[in-house]
Amino acid sequence: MAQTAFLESLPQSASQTKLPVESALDESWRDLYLKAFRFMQRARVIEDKLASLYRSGKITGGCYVGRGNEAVAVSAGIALNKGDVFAPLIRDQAGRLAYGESPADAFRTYLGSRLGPMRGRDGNVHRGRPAEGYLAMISHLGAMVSAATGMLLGRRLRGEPTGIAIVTLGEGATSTGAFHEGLNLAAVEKLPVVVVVSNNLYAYSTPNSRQFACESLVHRARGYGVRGWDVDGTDLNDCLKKITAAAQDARQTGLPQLVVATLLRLSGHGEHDDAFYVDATLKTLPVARDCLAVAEEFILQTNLADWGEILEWKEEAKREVESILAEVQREPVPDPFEERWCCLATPGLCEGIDGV
Ligand SMILES: Cc1ncc(C[n+]2csc(CCOP(=O)(O)OP(=O)(O)O)c2C)c(N)n1
Repeated sequence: MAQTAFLESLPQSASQTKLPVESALDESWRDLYLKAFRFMQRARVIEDKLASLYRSGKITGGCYVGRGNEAVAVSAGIALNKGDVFAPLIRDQAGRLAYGESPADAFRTYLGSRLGPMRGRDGNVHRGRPAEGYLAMISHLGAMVSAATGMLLGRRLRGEPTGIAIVTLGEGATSTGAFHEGLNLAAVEKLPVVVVVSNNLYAYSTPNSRQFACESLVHRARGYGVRGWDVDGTDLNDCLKKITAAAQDARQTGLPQLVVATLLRLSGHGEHDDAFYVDATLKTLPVARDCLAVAEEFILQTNLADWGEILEWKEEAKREVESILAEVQREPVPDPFEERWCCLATPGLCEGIDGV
């Protein structure tokens, strides 16, 4: 599809993404919405801090943020229970928090603290705790679909409850063989894997028009024989509703789901990239809305909270992040004289087998 036709196919009006009034009245929904919003707010604070640490030369690896992707990410994290499998990607800080990761682990991994989940070996974003079902990303595109599918298959073969898995991807990943193989396997083996694709319109600098020729990526669900969900990634209400429903469907039916959320990436691919290639027209469309600002507006419109409360939550998150960062900066880094530096698969370094 030509880029202009694609632009025309995007929602031109923001009005269709407003929260229905009846949902606003449901108390448990209000609680969930505010909980999700606060994770988004906190994730933004953490990532703004990470970006400034990167620019001041304190992060030696790359730095990747999820600006604009928080509504999708938090909905994925919040839909999971302890023991479920989560395979997040570089734009999922909000989902990681909602899944239960401590904010300190983000700073520990980026700053190379020995106390972090990757023991100071990463200096980047490839963190996880696989024994708990929280997978460390391979840099990776489609590969984690197979990893999560394999994890559930392993549980089933051992006679354990599988739980569900959520894998998050960018749309660029959907053009890889690994994505196809993983989703096809999940469908054939009937495994409850929810693949959440954030179509943020660019895979690094490649626009949608150079990535795929189908009208919408969600149409691919049919080809795999899985249920598809089309989501407005700028609207927390739509994300929460549909992503939690997809997770619930996976739990009840044991079948995989494909969610495709549309939004514009509001940053470069990483902090080293100024995103000069993003089409200026796109930035004027509702797809370019900042999901955090949309959620704030909604909260105010529906009196879920007032502006003072929203600001206080943000200040609270800032204070908390400053104090966590100060702690992490005092933590020890790995000692190359004392420790063996070898890959994770080497005996003695595998998670759960300590000694280095
Ligand atoms: C198999 C493979 N090919 C290429 C790369 C290099 N690469 C890293 S991220 C990226 C673009 C990813 O785009 P997308 O999945 O849409 O995610 P986005 O960055 O847009 O959120 C590419 C090409 C890689 N990591 N792995």
